[in-house]
Amino acid sequence: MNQLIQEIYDGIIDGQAPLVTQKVQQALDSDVDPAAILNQGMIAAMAEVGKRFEEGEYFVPEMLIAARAMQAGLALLKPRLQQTDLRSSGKVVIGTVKGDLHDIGKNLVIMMLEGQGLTVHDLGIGVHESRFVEAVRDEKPDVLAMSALLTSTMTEMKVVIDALTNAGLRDAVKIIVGGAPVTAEFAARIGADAYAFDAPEAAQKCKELLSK
Ligand code: B1M
Repeated sequence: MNQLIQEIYDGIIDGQAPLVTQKVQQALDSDVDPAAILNQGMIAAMAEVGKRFEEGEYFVPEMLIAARAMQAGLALLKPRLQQTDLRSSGKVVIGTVKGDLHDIGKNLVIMMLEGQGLTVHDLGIGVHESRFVEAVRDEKPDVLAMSALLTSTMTEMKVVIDALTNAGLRDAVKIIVGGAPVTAEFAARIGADAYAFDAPEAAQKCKELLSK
């Protein structure tokens, strides 16, 4: 692994936001591929943090400071992961479902969507189904995107879809779901229109939904 990517990886695991910021800048200045920084340095580090949490070596505070370090690095990567000269080609409303505070994956999805020229309205984290319904009614997006990172909250996606159906809005919008515990089978079972494994695939699937 490239030395700078290794240092970014270690910095995230240790929750060293200033160090991660410095190393990401150095890597970008040295023409290291931004996708390699993201995938090998950052996402891989968060997977290791999750493993340490599962094994009882890390607790919530360690996860939190690792997340802050990753977010600090992501802010620098953002302009390099996006093309800037694209006109809006569709609108997406996105949020992490009720009871779920994880937003790094969702924020990455937003970066990729914006990078594809889509306009994104971010509802944030812990979004109640009524907020999703309200946003579909008011914002009139082409696509509604939902993220969930907990097995206990992924079921909220079905609650949102049912709430949209009850409000007579289900057919007004395409729905895409994703997040670590979510699968294509689950997406089909709850009546979503699409599932994406990661952020680049989410952008690609949204484009496909827009062309239907
Ligand atoms: Co949490 N957490 N966490 N956590 N956390 C996980 C998810 C966990 C897997 C850790 C573990 O046990 N190994 C576990 C969930 C177990 C489960 O339900 N299966 C867990 C737990 C248990 C918890 C708490 C319950 C812990 C506690 O309090 N005892 C608690 C819950 C709080 C809540 O939400 N109500 C909690 C809290 C937290 C923090 C707040 C400390 C922090 C989040 C900070 C933040 O997001 N701002 C945190 C973190 C950092 C993690 C881990 C370590 C990292 C998550 C992350 O950011 N990954 C995570 C372990 C892991 O993932 N291995 C863990 C990097 C990110 C880029 O990946 O979010 O998966 P991810 O996004 C991916 C894909 O999933 C996908 O694209 C991204 C990649 O391109 N994707 C989509 C995401 N959304 C998408 C939407 C799409 C398409 C693709 O379409 C719309």
